[in-house]
Amino acid sequence: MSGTSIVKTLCRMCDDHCGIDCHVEEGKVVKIEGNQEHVWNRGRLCIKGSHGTDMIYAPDRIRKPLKKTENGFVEIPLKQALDEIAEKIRNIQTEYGPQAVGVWKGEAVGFAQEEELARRWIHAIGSPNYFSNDSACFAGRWIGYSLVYGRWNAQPDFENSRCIIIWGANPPHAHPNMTQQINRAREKGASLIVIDPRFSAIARQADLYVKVKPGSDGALAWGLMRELIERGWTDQEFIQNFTVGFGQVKEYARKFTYEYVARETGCDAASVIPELARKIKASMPHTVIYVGNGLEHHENGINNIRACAYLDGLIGAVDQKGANYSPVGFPMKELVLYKEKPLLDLGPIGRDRFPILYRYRQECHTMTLMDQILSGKPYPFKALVLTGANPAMTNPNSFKVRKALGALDLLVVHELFMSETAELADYILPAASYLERSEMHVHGGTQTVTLTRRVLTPQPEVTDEYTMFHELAVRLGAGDYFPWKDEDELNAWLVSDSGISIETLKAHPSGYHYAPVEYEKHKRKKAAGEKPFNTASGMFEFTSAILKEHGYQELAEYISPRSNEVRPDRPYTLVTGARKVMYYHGRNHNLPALASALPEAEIEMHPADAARIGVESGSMVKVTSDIGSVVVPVKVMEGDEIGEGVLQMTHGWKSHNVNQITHDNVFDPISGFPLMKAVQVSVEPY
Ligand SMILES: Nc1nc2c(c(=O)[nH]1)N[C@H]1C(S)=C(S)[C@@H](COP(=O)(O)OP(=O)(O)OC[C@H]3O[C@@H](n4cnc5c(=O)[nH]c(N)nc54)[C@H](O)[C@@H]3O)O[C@H]1N2
Ligand SMILES: Nc1nc2c(c(=O)[nH]1)N[C@H]1C(S)=C(S)[C@@H](COP(=O)(O)OP(=O)(O)OC[C@H]3O[C@@H](n4cnc5c(=O)[nH]c(N)nc54)[C@H](O)[C@@H]3O)O[C@H]1N2
Ligand code: SF4
Ligand SMILES: [Mo]
Repeated sequence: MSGTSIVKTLCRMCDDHCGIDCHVEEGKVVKIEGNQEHVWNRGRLCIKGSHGTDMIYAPDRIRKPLKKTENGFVEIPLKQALDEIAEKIRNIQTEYGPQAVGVWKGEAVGFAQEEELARRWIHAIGSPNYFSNDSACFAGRWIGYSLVYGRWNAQPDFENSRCIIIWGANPPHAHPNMTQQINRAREKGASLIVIDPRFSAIARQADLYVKVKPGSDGALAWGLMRELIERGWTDQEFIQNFTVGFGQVKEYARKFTYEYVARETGCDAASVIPELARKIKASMPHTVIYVGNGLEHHENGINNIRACAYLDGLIGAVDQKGANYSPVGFPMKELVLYKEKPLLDLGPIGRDRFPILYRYRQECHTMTLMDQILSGKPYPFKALVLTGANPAMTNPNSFKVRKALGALDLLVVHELFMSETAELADYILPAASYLERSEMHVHGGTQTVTLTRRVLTPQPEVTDEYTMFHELAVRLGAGDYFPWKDEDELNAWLVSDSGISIETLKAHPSGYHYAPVEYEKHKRKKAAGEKPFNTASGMFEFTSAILKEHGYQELAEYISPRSNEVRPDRPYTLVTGARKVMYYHGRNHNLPALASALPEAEIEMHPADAARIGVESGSMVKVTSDIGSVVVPVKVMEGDEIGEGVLQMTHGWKSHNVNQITHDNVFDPISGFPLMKAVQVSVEPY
């Protein structure tokens, strides 16, 4: 087409960052296609990616700053909005102290520097209260794996693996590129094992599918450890040279007999465990055990995740080809101010309660925040600036979230749309979309760094992440911390110590490989007298010195989930949040091309359960937990696609918000993660 130019950048309709070709005509993106040269997605896009323009040009997109008045929202100029917001923040900080203000970044803004900008801004204006979606997202796995071997990798080396275990994850919907990698490994002969309470899309392709009761995964992991240890199918060299606490693992694993594991998980452990062990043995150490979000939202989630991480150590599948490889980082300059302004004496919210969350992630606890807003204890919290997040939809106990956010003196929401959270705001600042910003992106899975392109010029009243924080910081007397004129200057600064210039990055729009792959770094480090792993002892820790120091069990002990004890008044176990490829949490429901594929919410139910309560597909049911109720249409599954007594519902539906019934009062004690995936509920026809 004449007059069409193609601009290469990254998709950010999800956090997978596929390479895209934006076809631009007269200043408008007319089409988005996959970038064939991109090493990650190799030209493929999912349905969200190719419909990026639907979001950018959506008719309901917010393009002017809005201020809430007695007559609803009214448009005001950006300068006025920023002036008023800054004045209110200043007054609140003067009256209640600097810590009465916080910032919250959500899933939509997950490039490294966006998160760091939010962290920098809040510390620059004197408060330690940084919140994010991550404390109900991957932080659980981050903490679990960091406790055991110093880091977590979201993109293990699937492609070179000979045995892939997908444990509580749903790649065809959640991570299409991961699915491609798994398929390529399968073509080369890798076996696939899926462990999930649902017979999911990936489970259908598996050589071995293991159905488990929600929250019981630790029992299966320990049962597998017992089997591997008893059969001697372990990597003795790794265990002896690189681990601490193996003796305790060996001793504790004895408890996990087939009978015990079968009772806890509901699977046929006597046949499943030996088969799993044989498959692992046949591929050792080129085994990827990939743990997904399915293990995180549980009361004993971290220890279940740690038990999975232990398996890596037992079989030596640590920083290996075809296993959980640890990517080399890119030396970007740090934006956060934790070293120069830690502000710990100001009491980051939730740090006392969940010190490990704060220690590993430097995040405050979002659920504690809601209680603190409402109680004013231990100190008043009055103002929140929130960007790229929709907690009124995505955090547990949405009723309380709405009440708490509504009770703030000031809520500022940086958004593209009138989300459930934006509706509660005092000010809405229109945000630049991913095609209207330019940012650094580091992709660990491919060890590439990319400078994303500002394909479109944002409209005058629309701010990118840097501009919003910069403008507010300047008005609050913290402009020295935001000296860069714009995000282009910031990007140049970020790479200024890396040895790679912005020009080089511009010349590599499909990603610049910054480092070669290096396996088994722990061996090199040990030989050089360095700590092999980034843990307290420097070793792979079966027993955690840090947990012990904080008063927790040092071993990842298994605790039976409360849902394994049937409560007559709440006889069902509800799993939430299994992803659907067209939606992204609460996003895309307003985009007809995406929403038309699944226009109605649904709760998945076993046919025997549906028959028992007398409902069929399409019938409405009322689902009630100790937190609240939600009404939703039923989807009766085929046969055993879901366990009897188990239900599944995806979050993100405005009219059927499952987070009305998830727990903001039951937590994993180590990470503070909420119980959202084994919620005890009752169900009745409605
Ligand atoms: N299309 C789309 N893609 C997304 C997202 C989205 O909203 N939409 N969200 C993105 C984000 S932020 C994240 S964190 C990732 C998450 O991506 P994944 O980690 O793949 O998470 P889910 O899709 O929720 O899949 C979790 C799986 O675990 C199962 N499960 C639930 N409870 C348990 C349990 O106790 N044990 C076991 N073994 N399995 C269990 C569920 O049935 C489900 O199949 O997806 C990302 N990708
Ligand atoms: N029940 C249940 N609840 C869950 C989960 C679950 O499994 N079950 N999963 C949890 C997980 S893993 C996560 S990550 C959280 C996610 O929770 P959130 O962080 O709240 O993520 P989103 O709902 O995607 O909200 C992102 C918001 O940012 C807006 N937005 C989109 N693009 C941009 C942009 O470029 N800039 C800005 N400033 N805004 C933008 C969108 O319109 C949207 O309203 O949800 C959690 N909630
Ligand atoms: S998986 Fe889909 S939404 Fe995510 S980056 Fe790739 S194309 Fe975009
Ligand atoms: Mo997430």
